[in-house]
Formats: sequence, C-alpha cells, structure tokens
Amino acid sequence: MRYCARMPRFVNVAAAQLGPIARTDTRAQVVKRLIELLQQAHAMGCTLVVFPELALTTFFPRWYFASSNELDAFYEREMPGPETQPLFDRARQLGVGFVLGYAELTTDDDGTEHRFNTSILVDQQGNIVLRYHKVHLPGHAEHEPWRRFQHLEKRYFEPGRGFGVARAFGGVMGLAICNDRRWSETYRVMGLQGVEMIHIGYNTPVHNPPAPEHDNLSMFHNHLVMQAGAYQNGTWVVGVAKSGCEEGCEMIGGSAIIAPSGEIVAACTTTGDELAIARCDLDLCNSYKRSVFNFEAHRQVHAYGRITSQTGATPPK
Ligand code: CDT
Repeated sequence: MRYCARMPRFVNVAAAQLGPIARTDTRAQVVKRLIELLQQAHAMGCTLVVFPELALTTFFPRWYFASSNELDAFYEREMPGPETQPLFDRARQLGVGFVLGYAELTTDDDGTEHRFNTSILVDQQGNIVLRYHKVHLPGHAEHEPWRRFQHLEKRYFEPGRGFGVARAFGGVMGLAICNDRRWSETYRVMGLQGVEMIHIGYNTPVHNPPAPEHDNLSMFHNHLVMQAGAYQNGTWVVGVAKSGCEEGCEMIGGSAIIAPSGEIVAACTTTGDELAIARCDLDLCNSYKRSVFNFEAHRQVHAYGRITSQTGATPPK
C-alpha cells in the first residue's frame, strides 16, 4: 500500500491590532507603525499580517463634515499611493502578505464618484489578490447631534455588492469588515465558496448611542459572533481591532484568531499596537466542512427563501 503524505497547509498569521490614531496623525506616521508591526510579525515567522478597518486614519465617521474638502482628505485615490508604497515595498522585501483596511475614493469615466470602506488582501509578492467593499454599513446618514459622537458610515460610503474569496496563502481567503461580523449571512456566503480563513478588521466603540444597555456586552458580542461564524462555516477567523481611546471615543480591543472549532487560539490583551500570532492549519477546517457543516449533505435551501427575498422582519398578526 502506498502512503501519500499531504503537505501541511499552515499559515502563520499575525493579528496586528492598532492603538488609537489621532486626527492630526499623518499617513507617514501611521504607515511607520504598520511597518513596525509587520517587521515584528516577520521576525516571529509570520507570512500574513492583518491590519484593522480604516487603518490609515482616525475613524472619521465619528464626525459630521459639512465640507467635502475636509472629508476627502481621509480617502485614498490610489492603492498603493505615494504614502502607502513603503508598506508594500517592505512587505514584498520580507515576503509577507497583508490585509489592509482603508477608505477608497474612485471616479468613473463619466465623473461619478464612489466611496467605499475597503479591505484588500495583498500576497507575498505585493499583488492585491482580493478587494472587498464593506456591505453592512452601520450608523446613520444624517447629522444626529444628540449622539456623544456620530457614526456616519451610511453617509460617507456606499455598500459593497458581495463577498468574494480568493485562492491565496495555500487556501481560500475571504474578507469582511467590522459590522459585517455581526451578520451570519457574511460568513455563510463565503462558507458557500469554501472559505478557510476570513479576515475582519474593526473599529467598535464601547458605547453605542442608540443602545447604551449593550455597552458592557460589547466585548462578549465581538467574540460571540466571530466564534459562531468560524464554527458554523468550518473556517478560521482573524478579527483585528483599532482600539483604545481615539479622539475621546473608547474603542474595544479583543483582537483574536479563532479556529474552525470556534475556539480563540490567540488574542491581544492591550488596547494598543500589539500582535496576536498563531500557526493556523487550514486543514483543521476539513472535519467541520465534511461532517456537521457538510453543506451539500445537510442544507435545506427550500426553507431559506426569506433570507434573500425579505429585508425586515414581518411577525405574524
Ligand atoms: N465600524 C463599525 O462597523 N462599527 C460598528 C459599530 C456599531 S455599534 C454596535 C460595529 O459593528 O462594531
């Protein structure tokens, strides 16, 4: 009998949590911090470094900007651009890939502008292999001065159109951003494409003005949704925060690397710049995908019609 050894599919991943970014911090200052974390991760054997949502600036949707000049300064028109090129260059030199969240501004040939809350996956050769536009934009579209701080993502971004995945780092990689992690649809749409590792950057204030009664559950909810999403789809999840007190707004940390079992295998303990590192075996996904969450064998799509035909809940009369 011939024995066929399989090549292990390990990905050494770093969740590169960021502490606060001040409104006055320049891109150059922030990129320096990102490169520092990237180098530390490389020194510890990582080949993939995951940065948070909107990792190049402060979380600007917390302010209402009447002037678009002020607002436009937070968006990137090219990636890499002159200020982010050093990150791409250093990562390529080290042979390290990364995930980066940023605000993206594009212009169509007819002059129409589009603004997205974007995340990209960059391979070890410096190529962008997956680009994702945030689908679930939380908050509100109009100025609401009663709030302690604004959450104007619905004003400053348009929603993305779907969840794609890419073959990279020896497996099937997916991207989502912050509020997406609270929605089971996010994980399942990628689960249906065989995703094996989902990267999710976030900026989550401890205080949620419309529901302050949830404030002391914010870390519990953070881990609850990512652990459930990982287990129910047999995938790794890497959740990475921008955290700490940013411009007077307290944001949760809790960056974590979660196995397909739903267990947290590495986590940050501070609310500053910090790495959480894990050697992730992509083949740990297999037993979940082949047994309890064997979609082909067990899903019952005839019963799921409402998921795509209906948005709000309609309780019985
Ligand atoms: N950035 C982002 O999406 N933040 C939202 C805040 C919503 S308050 C519960 C989040 O889901 O974390």
